Amino acid sequence: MAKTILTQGDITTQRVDAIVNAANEGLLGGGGVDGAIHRSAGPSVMQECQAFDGCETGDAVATSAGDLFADHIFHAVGPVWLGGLEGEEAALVRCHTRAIDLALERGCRSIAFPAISCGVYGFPINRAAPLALSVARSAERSALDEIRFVLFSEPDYFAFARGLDSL
Ligand code: AR6
Repeated sequence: MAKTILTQGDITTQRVDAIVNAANEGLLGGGGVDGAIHRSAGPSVMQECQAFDGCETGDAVATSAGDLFADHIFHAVGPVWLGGLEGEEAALVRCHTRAIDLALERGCRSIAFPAISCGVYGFPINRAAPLALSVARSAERSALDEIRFVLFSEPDYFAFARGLDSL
């Protein structure tokens, strides 16, 4: 049975089989966690990303993980927050579900997620956390051993901790 774990820190240093990136539809890098992951993983991952014709919001694609400890990076595209009436919640759930599916297809036992959409894309973290955690909860009976959420700041960590309590 998989455990859902919360930790505060930098996702690029996590020792897991798969790291999830908060990417954009172009898959060509950016700031935030996307920039950090590409800087740490090295240019081969960007080359793999360029071979895709982008990725739709709510979906995810897999590459190798370059210089990271992980074996895979799943580049998940979360929604831009537009006020909540444009299907943002469903898209956030879909991109998390897609990353879990990619992990299971590849035989991963552990996966680490950042707070997708909760930075530049403006998704309120108190609304995002229970959605992300509910996807993890539904995957707890899968072959995964650990689903880890890596929160960069202390307030983000506590938002996820409250979300976990309320599940
Ligand atoms: N480890 C873990 N979390 C991090 C790290 C890190 N090293 N760095 C930042 N975060 P964001 P989004 C947190 O903006 O909202 C990019 O330019 C950060 O504090 O990275 O999905 C892409 O290319 C926040 O809580 O992603 C897209 O264009 C969370 O990661 C766009 O931003 C997500 O913030 C995607 O926006």
